[in-house]
Amino acid sequence: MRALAMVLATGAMTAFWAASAFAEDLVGQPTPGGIAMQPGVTALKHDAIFFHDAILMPIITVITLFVMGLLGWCIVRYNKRANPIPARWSHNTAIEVTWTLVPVLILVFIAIFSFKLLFAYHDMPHPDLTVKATGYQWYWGYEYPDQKIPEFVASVLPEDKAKARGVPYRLAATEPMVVPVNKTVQVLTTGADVIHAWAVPAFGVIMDAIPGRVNQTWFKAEKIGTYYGSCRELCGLDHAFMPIEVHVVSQADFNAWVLSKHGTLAAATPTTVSAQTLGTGAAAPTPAPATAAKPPVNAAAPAGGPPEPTATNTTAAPTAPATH
Ligand SMILES: [Cu+2]
Repeated sequence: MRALAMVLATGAMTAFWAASAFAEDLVGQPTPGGIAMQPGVTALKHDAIFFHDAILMPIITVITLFVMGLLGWCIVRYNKRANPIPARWSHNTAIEVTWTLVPVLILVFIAIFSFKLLFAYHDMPHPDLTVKATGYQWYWGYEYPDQKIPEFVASVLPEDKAKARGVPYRLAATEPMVVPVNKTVQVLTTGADVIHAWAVPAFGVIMDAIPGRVNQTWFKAEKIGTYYGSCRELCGLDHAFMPIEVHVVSQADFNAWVLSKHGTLAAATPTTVSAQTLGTGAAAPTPAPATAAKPPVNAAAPAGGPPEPTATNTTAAPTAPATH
């Protein structure tokens, strides 16, 4: 009976999951009633969706059905009535070797794809643009060091204003972060007070924003549009009220936006901070002296803006890579 109920529940969940895959998913924001991942607009997110849909889900489904079948078989075939005199043996070497080896092989198979993806996330191409995102209780600050745009604040857009503009409340921000399409954007994250996390599902990106250190992630959006995210680290009372709104625009529109922010278009060498100095590199196990790694982005404190974090001590302790 229990097995039957479990089979039915699994069937219903599978059907629900399959049906939702046919529903039209919104781009850049959650779909009401949606259950699959948000559609991606970066190569990495496409790879992550492939990893989930084509590698993990089939394996999970087969294992679940196999275990349920075994359970059902045991319940039906070996209950007290059907099998009044139970077998007395307690060891079977062949079975024990099998149930040790098979899971190991399954995990190794998953690891091949998983590590490939992890390395792809780590190997940022030379960035065209750097944005520093600072998490505050409870809003985000964005600074464009290459364009000399000082930090500006992005808070949650109040509910009445969001309704009036027809944008999703608690995803829309008072100011968007603006980036050009098809350009590699390096995002440096740090926290001013507590740990936050900068995450945009459509880009497949999530990175902790930790006081006292600078983390790095990157994305290359392939489609013009508005993409929403949110803080992903429980950071206090208004954790749910510090949305992330990213506008991906054409290069011309981006230039116009930079000028509207009184920034400079001079194609300066983008502020690159290597993974080693940031201490985020899996390929950089040797700790660098803390004094050697002062991120240049902390040099320009915004005038009249929110308080600048005292993030000068970027240690080279290993950081967890993008958590998913
Ligand atoms: Cu937060």
